[in-house]
Amino acid sequence: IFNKSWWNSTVFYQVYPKSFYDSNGDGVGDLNGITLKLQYVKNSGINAIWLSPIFSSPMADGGYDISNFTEIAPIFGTLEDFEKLVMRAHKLGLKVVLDFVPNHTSDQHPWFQKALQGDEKYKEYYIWADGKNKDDKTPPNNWLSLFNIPAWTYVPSLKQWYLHQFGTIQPDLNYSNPEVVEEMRNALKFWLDKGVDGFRVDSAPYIFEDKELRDEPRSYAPDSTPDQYTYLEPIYTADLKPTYELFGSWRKYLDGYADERNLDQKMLVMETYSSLEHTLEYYDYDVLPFNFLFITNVTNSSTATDFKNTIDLWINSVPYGKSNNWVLGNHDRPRVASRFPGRLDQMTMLSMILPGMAVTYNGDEIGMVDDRNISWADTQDPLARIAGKDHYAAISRYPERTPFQCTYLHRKEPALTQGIYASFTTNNGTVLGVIRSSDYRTVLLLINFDDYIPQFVDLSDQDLPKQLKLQVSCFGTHSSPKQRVNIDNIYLPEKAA
Ligand code: TEU
Repeated sequence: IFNKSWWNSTVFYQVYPKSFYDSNGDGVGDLNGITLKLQYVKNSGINAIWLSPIFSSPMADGGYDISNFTEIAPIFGTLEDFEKLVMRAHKLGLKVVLDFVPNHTSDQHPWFQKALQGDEKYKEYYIWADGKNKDDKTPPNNWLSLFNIPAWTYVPSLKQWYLHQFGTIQPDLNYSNPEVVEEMRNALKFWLDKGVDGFRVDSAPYIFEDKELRDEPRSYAPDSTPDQYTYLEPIYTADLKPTYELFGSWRKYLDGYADERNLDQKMLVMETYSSLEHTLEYYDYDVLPFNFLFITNVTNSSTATDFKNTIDLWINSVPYGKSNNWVLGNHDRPRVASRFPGRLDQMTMLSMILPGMAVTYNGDEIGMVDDRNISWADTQDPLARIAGKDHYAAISRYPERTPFQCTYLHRKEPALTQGIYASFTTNNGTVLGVIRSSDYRTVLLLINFDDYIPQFVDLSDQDLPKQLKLQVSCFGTHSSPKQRVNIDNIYLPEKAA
């Protein structure tokens, strides 16, 4: 666990570019926005950032559907913007790690488009099979996608089915084809040449599948229904040996790249929600797997003993001398402040005191919570759309992807740059209220100065500007950005212990 790699003593910060910081006011976060915030990142004690995908994409799955692996998505900026970002980060002593999505492409990728036209070379880039009954009704086998739909889609013009372990718009690449292996290696090199410090590898377990395409057996998950991914045991679609070997070869490639140029080591970290046994197998290939136990194995009702057991289990499992890490959250799971209400600081401190890299998702450091009020109409997450209007809310990943709430603090908000000032105290002088108000918007800050007693504030008698919408900003860590609170009953927790 005491490993010399730079990442072993790193606070690693995931940036979700779309909702991080919008520098040009088009409603979408961008690379220049990230660059502008690097000083904030640095000041927060972070020493490496990982960017969720920034590549050309129809954005049907938040950019995890890539249509060109070596091009920056225009909504995020240009290659030049990216180069500036890397330069600025390095100047500040921050490492920059990219999200690499090798398992699949977008269906809009030119490779897949050519495959659909019957181009033999590019058809071999993907995985095709005849239906069981050679018709358009029965897929080649019973495999399910992680988005809870069949893993095969029929293409009438080719009279064959293609494999997708995620959405239908994310056809799986065929790694038995050496040309695919080479294309992806070239993509790695392209970004290494741009100066990146490593890669977070998306959906690591699913790269290779059983060549015989055997049916998966029923899983032991008793509650799952036949359309759910968890209904089957993924023994032919995940964690196969050639997958580990491929990543082992990437590890060697990165080492060689860095050695030849006398650079710092390059990071390679795997996204895998596999069993502990399969997760640990990555270490056999000198590859670092994310440790998701704080996401998967403990909840808000876990006891101190549960925590101790979970931590000990991991620490005792990591092979001696290998690097280690603790992930608190990411863009796919409810936020840490929502999973552990009132325990955000404890969880953060825990991840920081344990040996190895601490991994934080943007917004968690300021206590952002999930926004559970996103309408069906506003929800484009494919996982949620597949679940349908009645069930989307519980499964949607949009609640944890809302705009980063620190923009108010930046002097771009007219209410803060030009707004008039007013203030008051209430609740027997325990609560201070500060108002800044422009023509368009009012910002209200409430601070409870009582160390021990939470306060319920009633503002209905206060002389407040009419358009006051109580939007809780950076400091109001207990509400989501667009959430309205009742003006006659605002809850302010006591000062945290
Ligand atoms: O997620 C891979 C993965 O294992 C998902 O099934 C994850 O568990 C799921 O989102 C449920 O929360 C990665 C990305 O992190 C995710 O955003 C993408 O949608 C997915 O790959 C496909 O690229």
